[in-house]
Order: sequence, then C-alpha cells, then structure tokens
Amino acid sequence: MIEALNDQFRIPGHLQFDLGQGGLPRAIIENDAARGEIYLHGAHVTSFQPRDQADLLWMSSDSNFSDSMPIRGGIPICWPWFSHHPTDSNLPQHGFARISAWEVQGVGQDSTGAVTLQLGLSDSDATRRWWPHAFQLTLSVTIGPTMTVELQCCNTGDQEFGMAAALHTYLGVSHISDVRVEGLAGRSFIDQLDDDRLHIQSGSLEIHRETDRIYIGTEDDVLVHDRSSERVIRVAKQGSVSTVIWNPWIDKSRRMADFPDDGYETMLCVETTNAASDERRISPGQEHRISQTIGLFAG
Ligand code: TA6
Repeated sequence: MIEALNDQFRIPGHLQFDLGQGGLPRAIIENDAARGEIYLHGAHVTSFQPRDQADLLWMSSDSNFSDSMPIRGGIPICWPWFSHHPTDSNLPQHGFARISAWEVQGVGQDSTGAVTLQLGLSDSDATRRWWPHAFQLTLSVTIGPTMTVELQCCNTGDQEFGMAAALHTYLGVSHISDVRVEGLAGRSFIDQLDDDRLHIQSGSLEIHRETDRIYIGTEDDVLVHDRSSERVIRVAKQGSVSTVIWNPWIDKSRRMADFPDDGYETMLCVETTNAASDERRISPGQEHRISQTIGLFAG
C-alpha cells in the first residue's frame, strides 16, 4: 500500500508516505517553511511544526494508534455529530469520520512551495451502519508557513441532512497556567460543565480548572498567548461561527487511558466547529466547507 501511494502521489523531497505509529499509513510533508504529518486513519493531522519552532500541535504520549480507535491529540475530525450522538449513546463519540479509513484523493504544491494533501471519505456499508445518508467528505491540508485544514462536506443523496463538525485542534502550550486566550470577549458560551447554562465571556480567558465551553457567534481569530514561550498561536477560520475551548484539567486527565495524567498542563483545545446552534443543514447536491488556518502570530 505504501509503495503504491508513493508511486502515485509522492512529491520528491516534499511529500511521502510511510507507516507511522501502530503501523498506520501516514503522509509526511516537508518544505522550507514547515513539516507536517497526517494519518490516513481519520484524516488525522498529528503534527505541524514551522521551521525552527516547536510543534504547534499537542499529541498524547499515550495515544492509541489502531484502526478502530481515535488518535488522541493533533486535529481529530468530528463529523457528522459533535460530542455524543443526540439520540443513541451506543454510536461513536464525535461521529465516525475520525475512526474511518480515508483515501488519498490528490496532492499538490503551489508556487510558494506550500504542499497540499487531499483525503476523501464517502458513504459505505460501514458508515451506513451509523448514519443513513449519502455524502462525500474531502479534507484538504495545506502546509506552508501556516497550516490550513478544510473539511468539505457534499450531500450526494436525495434527502437533506443536518450535520455538526469540529476541527478538534489540540494546541501545544508551555504551561496552561501561563496561557491567555483572546478573541472571544463578549461572546456567549454554553458551559458544558454548568448544565449547559449560557454565560458571557468577559475579556480574555485563562484556564485554571476543567474547561469545556461552546462559544457561539464567534467569527474573530482566536489568539493563544503562551507567555512562557513568548509565542502567540493564531486560529483563523471560515464556515464556522462556533468555537469550543477544552482543557480536561487534573481529574479528567487521570480518567482518560490515552491521556497522560499531567497532559492537561501542556495542551489547550481550540476547536473550529459547527456545533450547537451552528449545526448546518445541507440540501441534496449542496455542500458546506469549514476551515481553519493556524500559525504563529507575529503580533
Ligand atoms: O471538545 C470538547 C469535548 O467534547 C469534551 O467534552 C471531551 O469529551 C473532548 O471533546 C474529547 O472527547 P473524546 O471523545 O476525544 O475523548
């Protein structure tokens, strides 16, 4: 499989496939600006490292790498529902896109040297066990000085369907106690730890406890100020007006087998989503695109 992928899609010196952790097929992208890694399992980005910088993404050292489990860290793709299924708790948490085998659809390199990998997932007997609709998903990952991840969802059936989505991004930080999040001031948020009550964000956000919030009406860039490393990560987005901020803190970190007990100290999830009131309905033959661009913000 790896040889065939490289024969068809390799870009010498810039994109190649190998077997990553757990023997799962992985694309490695390298250019003058950055290096990135994307697993075909779940179309899961696990690394984005701008040249001479620490990785912008956090990965769990205890993550599973098997074709039946989600990878912990990086950017899980949550689709076609977010969190638990609305009516059937037996269905996979965060949908089935992140535990499905995606196929390589195409690769490319533009005049700036940025490299794009396109992965695809469409309905099958396997997906119809979980969800009855016909669809075509395309995930495009473009790596240059910044990384853009775009999820395109096409309704290829004859019935309208509703969907939720999340680019469930685990950002790496030096220490969570030294982090300040800008870009959400004045926005309402659903506090998933306070019986889903609505609150208003006052000013910037700091994390001093388990935090699990769906911000709504969000269109601005989110800036994650990491005081210890003196870097600012920017998350800009399109096709989304909701943002999830999550840190499991101490107790929940201990309860997750694929998450180190102290993992909460060096990660923060800033998730570009179509969640809550921002879920989307797609008519037959129509599509929706949600995308985010992350990179170091020069101030
Ligand atoms: O995005 C926040 C959240 O919905 C949290 O409630 C927590 O469950 C997190 O996602 C991780 O979910 P997972 O299924 O990957 O453990």
